[in-house]
Amino acid sequence: MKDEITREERVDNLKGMGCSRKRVEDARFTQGKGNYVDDIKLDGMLFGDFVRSPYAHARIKNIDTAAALEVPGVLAVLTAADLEPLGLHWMPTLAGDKQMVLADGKALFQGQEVAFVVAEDRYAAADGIELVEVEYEELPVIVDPFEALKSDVVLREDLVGEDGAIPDGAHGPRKHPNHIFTWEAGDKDPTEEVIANAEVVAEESMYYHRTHPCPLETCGCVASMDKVNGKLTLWGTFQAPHAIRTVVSLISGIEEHNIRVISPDIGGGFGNKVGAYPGYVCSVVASIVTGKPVKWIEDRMDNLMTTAFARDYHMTGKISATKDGKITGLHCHVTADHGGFDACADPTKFPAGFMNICTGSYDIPTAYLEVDGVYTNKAPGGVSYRCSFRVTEAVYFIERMIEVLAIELNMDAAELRRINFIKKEQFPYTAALGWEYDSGDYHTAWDKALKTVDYDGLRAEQAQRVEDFKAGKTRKLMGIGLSFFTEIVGAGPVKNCDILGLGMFDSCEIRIHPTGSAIARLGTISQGQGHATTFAQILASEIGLPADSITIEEGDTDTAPYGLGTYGSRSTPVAGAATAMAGRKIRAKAQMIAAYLLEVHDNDVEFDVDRFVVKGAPEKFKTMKEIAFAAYNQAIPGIEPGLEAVSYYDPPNMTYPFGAYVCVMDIDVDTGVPEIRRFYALDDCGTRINPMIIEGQVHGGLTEALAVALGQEIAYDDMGNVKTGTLMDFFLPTAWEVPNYETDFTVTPSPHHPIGAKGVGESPHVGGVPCFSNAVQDAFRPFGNRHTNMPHDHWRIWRTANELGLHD
Ligand code: MCN
Ligand code: CUM
Repeated sequence: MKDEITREERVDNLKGMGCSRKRVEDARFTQGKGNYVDDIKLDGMLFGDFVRSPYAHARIKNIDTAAALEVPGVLAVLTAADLEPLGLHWMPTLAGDKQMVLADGKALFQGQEVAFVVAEDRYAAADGIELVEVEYEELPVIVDPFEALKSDVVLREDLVGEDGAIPDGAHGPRKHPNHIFTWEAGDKDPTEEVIANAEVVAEESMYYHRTHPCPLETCGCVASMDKVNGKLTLWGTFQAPHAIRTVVSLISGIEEHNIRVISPDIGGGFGNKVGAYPGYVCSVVASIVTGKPVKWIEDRMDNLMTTAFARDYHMTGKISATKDGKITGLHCHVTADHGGFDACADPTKFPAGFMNICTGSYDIPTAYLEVDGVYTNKAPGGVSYRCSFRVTEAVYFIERMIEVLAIELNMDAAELRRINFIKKEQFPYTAALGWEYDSGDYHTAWDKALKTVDYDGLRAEQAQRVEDFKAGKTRKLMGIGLSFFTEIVGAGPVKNCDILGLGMFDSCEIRIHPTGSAIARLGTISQGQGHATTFAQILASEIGLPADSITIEEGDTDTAPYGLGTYGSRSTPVAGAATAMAGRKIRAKAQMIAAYLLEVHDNDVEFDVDRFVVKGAPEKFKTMKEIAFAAYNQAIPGIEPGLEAVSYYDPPNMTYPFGAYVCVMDIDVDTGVPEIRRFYALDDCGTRINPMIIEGQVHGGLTEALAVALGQEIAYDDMGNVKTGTLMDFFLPTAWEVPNYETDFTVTPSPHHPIGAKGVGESPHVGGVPCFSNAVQDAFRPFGNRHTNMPHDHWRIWRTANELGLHD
């Protein structure tokens, strides 16, 4: 047989790995045809909404629902007392704590769910909420974790034993009634000794403020209990639909096969949609009670004030070095504010997430980390927002410590990084705090970044600017922000990563249709990352069918294989690997079919792009399309009909993406307004599946980094009132604030991943925040600045200038 097209054209036709294939999901999104949870409308569907506590800490003396029940359209009002007989007034959190579904005797943060009003529509529910009378007795409020550890005020009375004893928590002994856990990594005494005897030591305390991912679509669900068949269907904004199914089964007693969880299109997750919220439980109960479907959808304030926040880490560090800048030790202590319940979405064994990657990209021989988790009167959560399980905090910490050490050494911060980077030949590299970095080439990336931005030229320009400023010729300072990050994504090896006891493997199941197209289902769920596009590309390259002929389906637990979902940038490292492995199983069977059809031995055919060819006789071949057909219509001795495969993948290690970022910023000292002149981002996520999607991920992550570094925060007053609960006060950047990002890359494949890919979804945020922050701080370095806390909003930048005497 003769080919009409070249091999290169055959490769192009597949739109496989490395192709900037356009996103297939955008056809529906750009035409308003997405199907989000709030688009689901069922016959007789009711609406539920919450009465929420206006107080951050209050005893609940009484709840009177009579007037609310009089409102036309209001059908029921649930309180903790109604849930208690079902054992559903509290629910387990992902962090081994428990959380009130509805306030049980007291409220612990402003906005906490107190009662659930179920009505015929959203308006009636809102009217009902107004008329639920709750009698509160205000209690002293604690919003500062340091104060919490000294206070006599006990926040979690449920966690105090008789005679005031403090029982152990899920992560060991607790030091105080408001203390949750102490978590340690590394070697304490050796680290302290190295630092005590070091030639140079830099110390700094920093606060990575509380913020919130604020996805455009808030959280919500629709619960529908079919009492005839005993089947519960739950649609919702779930980043981990299978885990939600298991949790719902465990807490409700409904058998798992009778529960179907569906994540429809999700309008951004960013970790906000990993955990389980009271709204889910109340909707399920309300549907069981009323026999009708019940919808619950948050409004913006509900979302910002009560669902999974991010960060709130108070970090104190000591870093030691020789006089010429070789780092010898690192010590880090964190006081972590977890709010009223410990609901961090971390793997069980890591109550502070992967904070112990805080030695960063540097070869630091000795290190010690200690994290204290603390209860306060704030909303629960803590692990969300492109954080890779606290890697955001870890990288911010080390990238600030490096800058502070550079000041102490009077050394260039780029050079300090270079002389301390882990060297290419040291990989796989075991860090002092335990992780085994799989691969990296930091020097190459750093040199490329600095060369591209003309780092030396920038420093010369900055020096001139300082002179000009001092001479009164300009009121603008120039900052050069540097950051180099190492990410850790792809949780995770089942041996050390689980959530609620569920091992963090992931899965892919492929079914090839007779005509040579296919459907693949995965245990993950896209929230905007473009999985329908990219996973089809992995398969196209693995099985030789065009990506355009492969449907990717996620998020329906009745059809998808069990998986742990999408967060921690784990989809590519784990489900992507499962996809490649399932593809290889398809290929192995296809090889036998091809050999039979070509009348040669199995080993005499080899895979080539979209076909199997007879070795040494390329004109003799069977295309994958032909093989697919044969799988269904030919009786092949010894081979079952059909062409399907499933793979559950337990990764041997995490993957360690990295990157080098540079930000050039001009700062007006009189207005405090920063202007980002240039932002360069080099990312290395190993083998790249879709360069355009990677670029989109980088743009998104950087924009969220800009937000966090330059203004966005969830701020509380002393009474525990959320001061930034609306988009009037909570900074969401628009095209106006966002600079033109320059993206770049190097490729250092993961040695253990079947296609060498590492994750990328969170990298730009992890590396971006310190880069923006370092740019602000670097602008003030020549005037004596050492460290100022984020968010660097205009007022705080102005204040820094003022404190440094630049307005005198
Ligand atoms: N990709 C690629 N080549 C690689 C690595 C990734 O082409 N070497 C592609 C992937 O195929 C996928 C995308 O990049 O289409 C992101 O992949 P990955 O890094 O594996 O991350 P996940 O798919 O697991 O997404 C989770 C990650 C997280 S944890 C947050 S938080 C975040 C992020 O994704 N939330 C997002 N990016 C987001 N982007 C959008 N639009 N919406 C969110 O909610
Ligand atoms: Cu930490 S945010 Mo993402 O893992 O969904």
